[in-house]
Amino acid sequence: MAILCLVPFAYVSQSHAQSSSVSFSDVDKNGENTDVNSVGAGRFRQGNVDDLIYIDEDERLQMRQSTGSARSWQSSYQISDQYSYKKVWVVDVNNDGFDDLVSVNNGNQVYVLMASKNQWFFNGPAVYTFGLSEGAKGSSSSTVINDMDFGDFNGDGSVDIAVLATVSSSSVGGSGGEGPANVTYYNQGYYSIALNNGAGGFSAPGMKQTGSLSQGTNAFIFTAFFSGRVTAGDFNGDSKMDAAFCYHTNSSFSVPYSYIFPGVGDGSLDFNAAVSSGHRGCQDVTAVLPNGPFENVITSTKQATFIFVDNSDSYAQVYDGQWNLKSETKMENTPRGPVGPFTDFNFDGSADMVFTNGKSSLVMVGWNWADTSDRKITNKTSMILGTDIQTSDVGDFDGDGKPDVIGGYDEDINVYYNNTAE
Ligand SMILES: [Ca+2]
Ligand SMILES: [Ca+2]
Ligand SMILES: [Ca+2]
Ligand SMILES: [Ca+2]
Repeated sequence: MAILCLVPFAYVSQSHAQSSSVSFSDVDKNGENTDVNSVGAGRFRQGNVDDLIYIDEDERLQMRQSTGSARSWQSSYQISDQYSYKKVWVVDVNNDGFDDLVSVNNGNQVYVLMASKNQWFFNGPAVYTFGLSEGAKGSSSSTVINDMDFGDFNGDGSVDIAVLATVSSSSVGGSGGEGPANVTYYNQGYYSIALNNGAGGFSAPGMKQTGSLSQGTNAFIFTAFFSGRVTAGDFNGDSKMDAAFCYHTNSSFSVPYSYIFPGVGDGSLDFNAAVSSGHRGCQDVTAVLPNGPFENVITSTKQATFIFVDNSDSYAQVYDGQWNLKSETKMENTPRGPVGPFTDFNFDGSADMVFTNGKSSLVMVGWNWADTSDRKITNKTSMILGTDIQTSDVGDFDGDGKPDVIGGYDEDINVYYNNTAE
């Protein structure tokens, strides 16, 4: 009997012994009366409080300002309806200490809206159109930018943009006068590195092939869903920013591998030195600095860990200076969805990550990045973040110096305030 009584006490003391816990307040839902398609968080005005940006179902850019320590929000404010905005990223492109907005349409255009420092207003948008510098297979091609990430690819101290697009095309042939013609459909990955002129203006070089191709004949066996992800990071520790690309597709064949293209240091990538991750298909890729700095956009050239998110697991890869794989750690049972930004939610000096997948989203805390044995994520906090395009972001919305989490879910922006004791 005495032993049975001790069991619950042993369990409680064990859970208290964990030093890597994190605590968030209950979700603060902001009903928007519109589907929330993409979210971002940033510092757009003087003070110590971040605000929310989101894209509504009519593809307009909207803002919600935080009241700070009161943990509430002003009404939605429309920033721009000038273009059809599909997704938004928040990054300070002109190094003035205020975050700016970068967005895309459903084609090959990128928009940059600079924070004016007047708390409600943004300048622009400046429009950048990305053509192809290398011809695509087939004809009747259309270009859709799938993803972007940010990093200083030419080492001049200003953040540049890695743009990843899918070019879809087709060719007709093989009929020989008998029966219907065969149509072969192609999806090809294309990328561009848009260099910053130092003032937040960008070049828009013609896009080059990533080498990833998915193809099939006739629509009934080949539906053309194909989308890519890109991340910037210095994965081999040579102080030159690299870029990694991956693709997901609903085609059961010719699913491309994900690759890292080493950065040359002048704003170009070395296509011929591509390093395969060894994994096909993906949900997302990202770069993490396990010991910080914990910045939304990696501006430092510290060596990054490469994270590859698969359907049910993720992998953390570390490379040496010659691109040999030093370690690959399987992070088992991660959500099937993109991985959000990393930060240190519990102030233990170690990076924590946000996985975004509807009601299965989680914040991963307490991961020991030095332990390279495969294992499950055990210390996790379930959240409701993300639908459709599935984005989440991190910011300090109440100004207490602790990173909070937001995600768009249906018609709500869900806000989780970080109550972790420092
Ligand atoms: Ca700025
Ligand atoms: Ca640069
Ligand atoms: Ca590098
Ligand atoms: Ca941490």
